[in-house]
Amino acid sequence: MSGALRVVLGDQCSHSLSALDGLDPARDTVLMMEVQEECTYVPHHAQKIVLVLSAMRHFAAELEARGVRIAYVRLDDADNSGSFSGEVLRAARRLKPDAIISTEPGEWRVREAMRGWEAATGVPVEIRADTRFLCSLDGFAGWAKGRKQLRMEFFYREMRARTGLLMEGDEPAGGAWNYDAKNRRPLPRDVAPPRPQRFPPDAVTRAVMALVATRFGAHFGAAEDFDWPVTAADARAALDDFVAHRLSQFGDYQDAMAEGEATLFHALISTSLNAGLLLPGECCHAAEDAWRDGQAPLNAVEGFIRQILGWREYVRGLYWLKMPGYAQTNALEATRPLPEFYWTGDTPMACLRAAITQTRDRAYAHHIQRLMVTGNFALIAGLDPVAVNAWYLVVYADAYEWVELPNTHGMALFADGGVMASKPYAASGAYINRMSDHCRGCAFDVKKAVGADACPFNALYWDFVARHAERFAKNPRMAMPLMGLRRMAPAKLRDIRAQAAAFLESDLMKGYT
Ligand code: FAD
Ligand code: DLZ
Repeated sequence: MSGALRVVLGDQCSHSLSALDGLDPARDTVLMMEVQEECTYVPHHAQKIVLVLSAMRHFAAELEARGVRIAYVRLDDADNSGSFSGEVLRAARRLKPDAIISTEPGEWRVREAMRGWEAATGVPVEIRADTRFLCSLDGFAGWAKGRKQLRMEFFYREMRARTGLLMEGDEPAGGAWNYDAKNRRPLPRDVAPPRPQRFPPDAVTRAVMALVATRFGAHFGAAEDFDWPVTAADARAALDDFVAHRLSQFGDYQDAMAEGEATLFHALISTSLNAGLLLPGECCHAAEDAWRDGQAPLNAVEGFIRQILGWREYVRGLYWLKMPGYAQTNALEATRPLPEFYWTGDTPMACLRAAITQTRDRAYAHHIQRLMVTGNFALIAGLDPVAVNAWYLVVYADAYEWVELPNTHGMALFADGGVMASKPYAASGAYINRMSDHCRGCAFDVKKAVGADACPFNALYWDFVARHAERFAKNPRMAMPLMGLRRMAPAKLRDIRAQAAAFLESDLMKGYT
């Protein structure tokens, strides 16, 4: 072979991938590798492994149908070396390419490995930028340069202006950049969220499900109920289903939670976006078109576009700007082990039970469950960020370090000391009660902070504020809770902190062994 070896990773199943730019079907070969190391560097949820391997097999078939030569390594191939680097070396020896062309990966550890391929193979390696994002890494670094604070809101406004999304000339559509104040409604009892479209597994996916059940049966979650999109066509159908049936109320109920309602009005597109089956621009344009056609209100469409054009691009930029040191920080000096119930869902706290069992069953929880239930609990209970970050990377089908780490380490845990969030997202049971119906069926009483049946979130919240009062004394966004703390009678605070200490030492908080 004298052509190029073009490497496509499992979360790069996009026909517009930069590694495929200029591909010559007569000379080049595309290398795709199912490898043990990627399935086990953390023990991913079974549905995530099914998603990635099935998406890879479908994508390889699509490329082949277009006349592209594929070197496809299956997980159970006898000679499979088990790692990306091992397979690139094996392919280079066998095919003798004159170049290896790849797209930069989504995780630091893989980029480090990729940088060693040239020395290992003796073949020149070209690592191209990942052009599937709306902001390049250089563009983000340029925006961040010289800023004291890297606030998402300002990045987002620049992205709106740069892309023209929801813009009327130089002004934001409707006159405001952000309609979040309208987007904080709990779900009324008489509103039933529409059921999202399902994607039952085809023969290819079923074969992968059997493989995953055999090889990774001990991982968290089961492959059985898998119904995520695994092709670009299905991913587009999922996006269209969202735009047609849920987008119009996405804004209103974006922060709501409800017992037995796993998905509410959310889009369920992160698994597809992160695997490359959808592109962020097409999602934003589909939503903007719905607004311009009068099918969805501006608060919903702006809220949705902000998640993708703002948050998603921002966390990716931040990850690459701050790695590798970012994962090492522990600004709040949190050291408590992850309680066992994060893996079993076996807890009398109804909100945590709902979020965790749903996560186990579907490899999905929506943003507020991740941030204000499992994340908030981890924050106020002082759980070790390393253990919490690992949990989030394991349990969600959309989890890749570039997006998982800033959200967990920065947004949920404040372990980066405020690089990402201007204040910790700490809340008592009152927030969960306001935004959900979980407290109604809970063993604990959300109105109480002290006593055998008191909601643990209440004592933990005030204990958190008291523990970090000095650290946050100069943070204007923490002024309200700190004032609440100062106004609390010393005896009451003492009782609350004793309650928190007892809870943290109780059997409910037993760590995973
Ligand atoms: P919707 O609520 O319908 O939002 C639409 C899209 O916006 C999402 O598909 C996603 O692509 C994007 N988006 C929304 N919020 C964010 C955000 N904060 N960061 C990046 N993109 C965002 N998202 C992941 O894709 N992978 C993760 O591993 C991940 N880990 C998270 C961990 C924590 C602790 C928290 C608080 C959030 C995390 N998120 C993660 C962000 C968010 O929760 C998910 O993107 C969202 O729940 C996916 O469901 P959806 O497609 O229904 O999203
Ligand atoms: C997540 C994942 C899994 C489970 N398996 C594979 C695989 O076998 N082959 C592959 O190419 N990619 C896989 N992936 C996705 C990679 O982990 C992902 O490309 C890196 O984490 C970089 O984002």
